[in-house]
Amino acid sequence: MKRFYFLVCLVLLGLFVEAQKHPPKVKPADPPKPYGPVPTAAQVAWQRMEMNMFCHFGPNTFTGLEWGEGTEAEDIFNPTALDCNQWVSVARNAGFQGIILTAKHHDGFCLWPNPASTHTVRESAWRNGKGDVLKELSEACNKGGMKFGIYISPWDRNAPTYGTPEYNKVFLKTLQSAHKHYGPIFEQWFDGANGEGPNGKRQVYDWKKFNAQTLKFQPNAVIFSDVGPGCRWVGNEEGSCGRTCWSRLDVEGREPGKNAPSQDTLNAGNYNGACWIPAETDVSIRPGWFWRDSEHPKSVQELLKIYYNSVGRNSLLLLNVPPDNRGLIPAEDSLRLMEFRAALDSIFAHDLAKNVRYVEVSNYRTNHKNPWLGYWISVLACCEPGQYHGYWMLDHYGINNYDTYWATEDTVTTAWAEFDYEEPRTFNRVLLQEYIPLGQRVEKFHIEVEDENGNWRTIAEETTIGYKRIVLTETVTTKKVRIVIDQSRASIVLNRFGLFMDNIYRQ
Ligand code: FUL
Repeated sequence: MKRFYFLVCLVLLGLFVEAQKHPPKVKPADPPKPYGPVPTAAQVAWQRMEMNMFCHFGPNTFTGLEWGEGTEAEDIFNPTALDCNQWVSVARNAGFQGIILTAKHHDGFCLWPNPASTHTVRESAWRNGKGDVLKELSEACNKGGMKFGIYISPWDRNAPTYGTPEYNKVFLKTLQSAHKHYGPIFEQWFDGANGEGPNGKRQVYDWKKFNAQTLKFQPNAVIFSDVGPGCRWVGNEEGSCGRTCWSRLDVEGREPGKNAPSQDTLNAGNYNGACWIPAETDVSIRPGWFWRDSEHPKSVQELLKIYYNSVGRNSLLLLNVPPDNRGLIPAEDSLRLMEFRAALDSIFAHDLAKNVRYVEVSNYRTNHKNPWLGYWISVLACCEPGQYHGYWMLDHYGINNYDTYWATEDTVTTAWAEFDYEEPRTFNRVLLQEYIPLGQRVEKFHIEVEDENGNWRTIAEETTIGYKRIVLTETVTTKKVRIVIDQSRASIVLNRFGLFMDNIYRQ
């Protein structure tokens, strides 16, 4: 027997030496072509942020209102201990990548000395009219490695010109003043609310000009509204994106507010939508958007549910954490965020998909005449194991792992990938990602596991994947997991597969 193993080793060694002398001359297969509308580089960078913090702060923080009247005296705004570095440090420790501040809410009060308004921090007694929250937060973000974004409400219950064409000019000046002096801004948040102004009239907004000027001063800003163009409202404020969620939307002839797509459409996107406008899920950690002494933050269970229903469903999560009347994130919110972070870390820090024995796929892009032989020759020649093989879905495998992926041949839109482990894995979360720089493709997939008797069983059936999909399954123990793509609109391009065990969230 020993002699047999020795001979096998000799043959393998011989093959290895031969393979070194004759490395495969086959040139690597071409990457898949993009399919349908695709994201801009700024939209990809934005989506990869995954979780950002929203800060509703202004006169309402001091009056307890959700929508200020616009008639509040400027002196109402008087934070006693404002510290934007504290906001940034809470956000960073919670795992947020960016902060978006309500620089001007519907009451019209500006948190910076906006020259286009007379209802600003400059007119308040706070810091003798010399305070500037936008400046402090943008500087704290720059210092703390956090991206900075702004919410500026077009609806203005204070501006005397609101409801007349003149107001659009005032609003453009307002945008310019914020965009010119407090950049770089990763996201501009436009609220669709369009109520009445001080003269009882509603405004006809000039969205084309608002967007064009925003991009002139902040070319990398992703513009949020009901219809994008950078990202879209998810259609509700409960923190729930559609189980089917396309990052595509039809916006021809549509506008934010009354003429927006239906809330259901915003929640799921349009299957054939002409534009890449991914969903953003905005939701508050508290019952209201603004801080109120009588309200308290959501539980870790609720936050995990929101995470799975947003980040886990192809959406970015924008979680509102309102500073209090001192100008600080309250201790109970900060503590809750740390508990939330610890929960996410305990679930997602250990990827059980690692240390695979082998990955088998029903198809992958290759120029080798015989893909199986070609694959093993590549391995023996110490080349990359098939540039588009299923191995590239494992996070630790590639060096630049976001841009490496499993890709099938152009005509193959149904395929499977099987992950085989030496030791059984116990998990209840399956994470999948499509490589969105090439578009969104998968429309139906299921997950199978093999039991001890060698029988395969389906544990989940879903529709879309998109940037990231976290499938919640029953807890299973298995040595073999299979991802089956049943229907895809073009060749399959997946860049991530992960397995996780969540002992915290009770479904
Ligand atoms: C809504 C606003 O009316 C709320 O006050 C809040 O700012 C929320 C994020 O958007 O449309």
